[in-house]
Amino acid sequence: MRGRLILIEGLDRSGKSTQAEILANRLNGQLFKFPDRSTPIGEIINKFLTDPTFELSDESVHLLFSANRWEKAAQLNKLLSEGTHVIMDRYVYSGIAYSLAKDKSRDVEWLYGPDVGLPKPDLTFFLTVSMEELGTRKGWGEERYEKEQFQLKVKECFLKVLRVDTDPTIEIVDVNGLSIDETTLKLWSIIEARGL
Ligand code: 2DT
Ligand code: MG
Repeated sequence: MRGRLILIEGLDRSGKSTQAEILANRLNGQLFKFPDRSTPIGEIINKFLTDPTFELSDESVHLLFSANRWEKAAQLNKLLSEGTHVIMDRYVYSGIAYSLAKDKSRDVEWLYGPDVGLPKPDLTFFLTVSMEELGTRKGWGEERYEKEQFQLKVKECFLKVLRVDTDPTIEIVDVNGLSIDETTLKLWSIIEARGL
């Protein structure tokens, strides 16, 4: 049987990396994190995120993030076809939401374009947390995009881009006030209810 592809999306500090790791262990699966900063394109992305003097056009950055996913696509497909479950920490929706947040007039179809053909998640969680609670979670880091005002825009864009009404593979999960364990329980119950 083909492995399941489960994606966790959310803002910085929403707990998605923690949950992705826990779910990967529970499902005895592989964890993929995007951006993957270890690849050739990932190194450029890392420089862009950490060096404020390193400028790239919005379009180039968008295409690089997508190319970074394509660097891993063959490996991803192989694992899935061998029956290994894969949990992902960010993917296509982050790509679209962050680019759209930089320029709301951007054509969403253009943003989707470079990712067309990548393996599609069987289930996508979007973890929502109020901005208030996000603020209490250790504060923002120093990387590009880690500013409250921008995160607010990203949140709006995620909710616009995740077509929850028409796409049954998407689950928006409110994790406000939940502990790590309570969040895992909530995600796990959804996975079970869907028979994944
Ligand atoms: P992490 O904080 O998760 O390392 O991400 N991003 C991510 C994009 O702008 N486009 C993408 O396609 C992806 C996957 C989100 C680093 C930053 O990169 C952003 C935050
Ligand atoms: Mg981050």
